[in-house]
Amino acid sequence: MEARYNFKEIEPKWQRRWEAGDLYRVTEDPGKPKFYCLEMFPYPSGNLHMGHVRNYSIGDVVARIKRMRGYNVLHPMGWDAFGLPAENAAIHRGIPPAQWTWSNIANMRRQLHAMGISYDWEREVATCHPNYYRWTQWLFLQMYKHGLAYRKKAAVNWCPSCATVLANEQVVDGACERCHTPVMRKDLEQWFFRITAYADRLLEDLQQLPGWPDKVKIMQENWIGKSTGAEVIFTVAGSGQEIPVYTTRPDTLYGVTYMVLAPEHPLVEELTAGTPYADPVAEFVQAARYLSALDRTATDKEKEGLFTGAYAINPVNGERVPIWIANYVLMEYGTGAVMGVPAHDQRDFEFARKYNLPVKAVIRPADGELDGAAMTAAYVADGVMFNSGPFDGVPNQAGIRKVTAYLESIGKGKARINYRLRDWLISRQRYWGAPIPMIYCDRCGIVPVPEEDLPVLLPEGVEFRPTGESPLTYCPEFVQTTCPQCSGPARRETDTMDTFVCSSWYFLRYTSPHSQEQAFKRDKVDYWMNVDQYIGGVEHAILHLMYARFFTKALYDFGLVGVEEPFQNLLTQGMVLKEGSKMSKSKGNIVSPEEIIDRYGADTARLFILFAAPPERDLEWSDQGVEGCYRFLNRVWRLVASYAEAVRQAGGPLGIKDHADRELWCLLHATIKKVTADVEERFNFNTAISAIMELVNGCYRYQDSVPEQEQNLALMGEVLRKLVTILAPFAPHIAEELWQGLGGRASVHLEAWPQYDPAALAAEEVTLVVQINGKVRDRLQVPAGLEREKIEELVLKQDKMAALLAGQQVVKIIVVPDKLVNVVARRAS
Ligand code: ANZ
Ligand code: ZN
Ligand code: ZN
Repeated sequence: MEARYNFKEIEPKWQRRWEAGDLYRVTEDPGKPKFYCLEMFPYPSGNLHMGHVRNYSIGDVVARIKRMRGYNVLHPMGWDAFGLPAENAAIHRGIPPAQWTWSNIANMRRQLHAMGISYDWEREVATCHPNYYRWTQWLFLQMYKHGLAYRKKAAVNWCPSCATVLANEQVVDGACERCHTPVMRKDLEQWFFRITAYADRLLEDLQQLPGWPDKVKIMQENWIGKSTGAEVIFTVAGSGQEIPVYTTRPDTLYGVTYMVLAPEHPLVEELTAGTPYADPVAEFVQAARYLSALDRTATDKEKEGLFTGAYAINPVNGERVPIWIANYVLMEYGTGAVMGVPAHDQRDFEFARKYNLPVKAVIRPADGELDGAAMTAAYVADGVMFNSGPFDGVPNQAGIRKVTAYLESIGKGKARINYRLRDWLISRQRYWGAPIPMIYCDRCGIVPVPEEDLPVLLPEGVEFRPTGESPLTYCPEFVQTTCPQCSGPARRETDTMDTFVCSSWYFLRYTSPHSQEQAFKRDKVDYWMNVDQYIGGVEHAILHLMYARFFTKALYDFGLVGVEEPFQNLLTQGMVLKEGSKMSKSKGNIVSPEEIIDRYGADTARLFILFAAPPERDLEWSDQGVEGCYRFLNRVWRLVASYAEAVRQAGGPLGIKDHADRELWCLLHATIKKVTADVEERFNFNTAISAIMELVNGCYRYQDSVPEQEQNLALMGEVLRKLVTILAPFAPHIAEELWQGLGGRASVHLEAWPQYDPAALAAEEVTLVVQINGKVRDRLQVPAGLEREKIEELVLKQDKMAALLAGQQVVKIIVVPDKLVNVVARRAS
């Protein structure tokens, strides 16, 4: 073995050999338990960043350990390759999106290879490849066939400068996340997936996911936003036209002092037509279009409104209340109309005070009074109904049911469940996405592209004009087609799909990535699904995970897959920080993975990433930390190199003969035990690595303290082989090289994960200090790691202790395992 750790040579060497030997290729093997380890696939932006390195290092350790533990491990990688940046590159720099994307993929694939991640590259997929998006289109058609894809006119967040539709999350403080232009609302005909049909199942089934972080489940729950209440029908004074409102508080119905419509409510124009209110109201409505839904409902946002001149009739008491419009009421939620109860809703309260609307209290504390005029904030707690006609004296929770039942009996309302979740808008007026496979025919209407005609290919050489329309619109070869039904002239849909559609099923495609006949093969999906461990950033906690869950449930209902949830366990990794803030281009605090790998090697980079913090926590970048990991690997190298030759010769039984031998032997097994528990039960890779470091220290202690001729080479050989084996998932290249140096023939990555020997652990003893009421009374030799109950039992059994405790009552026993026992006792009464 070379004396020097030469990562520059060994890393590429092993990457080539693993690849050539198909070390990480898998096929279905019914004889082995399977494990599907998946990291969120990256967008091919061009270069790996530290977030990727972290994500993939964590995933690789999990995959490698599972393999060593006898699982048949599927560990694939691919590219979430459609999306805006490619199109922007085309607009700004004239590079065709396909070319830009494929060259980025090539570069990132090379970088991933250089990290030595154990992917089955045979299964690589790219969502922008026709072999992939053909099936994305096919899945769209299945959604359409089952009534889950539909078209409607919808108000969207529109950035006039980017000329594109933005998701709510892409709107920050009312402005476009990318260019900071104020976002406006605009109506467009668009395609939707009916995810709301799955709202209840998406919510309920969260309970089937104990392996997901609670915070993610809570975010999903809030996003679905199930709310129970009632629909109450108000009528317009004069015309008698009905305006249903949605409320969670029918118990406050007697406290309504005004009504509010969303500015986009279809009645607004009608109510004001021909009145002096028409113009100012129209102006207000126009302005509201510039506010995103998020901003309009933010609690700290100033509430703005305007009287429409019309009045509504309260169905329970016939009272006339003014109808307003206000920015804080959204058309997309409930019915787009709200009954204003300023006494018991804080937003209504602020609105009423601002515009001098009356405040009428109808719920009072059980033992107190409440006067609407004197209130300084809404009273939102539970209480007793008053000022409420026949319901006076009813506790308000019961009142919710009673008022709802009463409304039902008079035909003025009904119980209703409402969800915050909206249908998924999947249309994008963009080129670089999967074309929506639909055709418009003047005679037949909307006609789906026949399945056998898929894929609808993206044309090349399109023109990019900043108009806000899909560039496909200007591509007559694409647009002009014939109707599959009547063979007459027809037009293709020019919208492409949201890239979240592509990423909602890629985990299924990995199970049969080359199939030309199907999106995925049922038997392969049945073998591999669910994903046993999914790993990725918490930024995908809501949308991607929700959409992937929705797809899986829909496909289950179509009879295409046998599981209802895609991801059994989820690990959300923390961020990589530098000087306390997230590494990002805009902050200029990026550390390039490529440079680190170049300078220290991939093993050091991986080891540092895993050592610096537990996976769920944020990780603070540290140059010294990297340096320290590099030094550690050098230390391992020198240790193994110094023994390699000698231990290759030494075989036979371990022949443990003295204290030093036993100590090393015990340390090895204690390390195996700890590392196994840390990685398997808790993903505590950082403490696992530090245990491995301790083992290396132990080996050096042995080397330094035992004279050379007396060193037990059979034992040292055993220790070093095991050391290298448990190091392998973390630092795979150096481990492989050292393994060969120690005489290993096959790859270390094919080794079984070592088992610890309980006999070795039992042999390790510790001295326990025994106290009574804090005074040291005894010392006991006990096996290390003895459980609390055993220690208590043992201590009380000692003759000496029994004598000292005679006539006393043991109140409690405090145990610090492996160190101390304190018996708290007092005179028996
Ligand atoms: C009267 C009332 C009285 C309300 C009261 C609350 C407290 P969640 O729980 O989120 O479902 N609301 C209904 N539709 C709305 C819309 N389109 N835009 C803005 N607000 C809307 O909230 C339901 C409550 O939010 C409803 O109950 C309604 O105000 C308001 F003491 O009705 B409530
Ligand atoms: Zn913009
Ligand atoms: Zn036709």
